[in-house]
Amino acid sequence: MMPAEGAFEGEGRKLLWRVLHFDPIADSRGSLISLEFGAAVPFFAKRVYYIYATAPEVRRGAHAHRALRQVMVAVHGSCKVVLDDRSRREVFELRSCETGLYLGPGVWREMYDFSPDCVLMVLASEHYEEADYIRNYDDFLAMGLGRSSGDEGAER
Ligand code: T46
Repeated sequence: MMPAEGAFEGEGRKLLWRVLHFDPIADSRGSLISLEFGAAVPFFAKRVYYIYATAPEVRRGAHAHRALRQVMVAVHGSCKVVLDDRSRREVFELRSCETGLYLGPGVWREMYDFSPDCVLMVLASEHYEEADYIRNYDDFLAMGLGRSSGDEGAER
């Protein structure tokens, strides 16, 4: 079980991203994963969406968020996610419904290399709001979110 929101972000350090491992409840019938908000998911989600039927050559994302926090889970199939906090880029492959990727605010993300059967579920802390998006990379670099707002040493 992952730590609750307080423990997750209440240590005076702003979290940029983190891999989450979900514990399946398995028995002879199969497996079940329960995502409790405030526990396995470190916020109370107001929105769930999923991305599917994405062609392998397509890239999605290419933006950051000002305040939104999200957890991405490939509940079926796989895709890759590149995350960028201005100082560093890291690539994750999501290919298990037992693993989530937490993204805090101020992180540039791009999703690519989708398998034809990929269903990427995203839990979001807020309702959809276009004003929360930073869709221009130069604006992202110039805005000083993330590291320059006091995130030095942030966990990933
Ligand atoms: C993110 C990555 C991981 C809505 O109307 N409501 C919604 O909740 C969402 C997510 C999108 N939309 C509209 C906005 C666009 O007209 O759906 C269209 C496609 O959205 P977008 O181009 O932003 O999709 P992605 O895959 O580039 O990005 C999405 C999320 O928007 C974003 O928050 O972090 O997935």
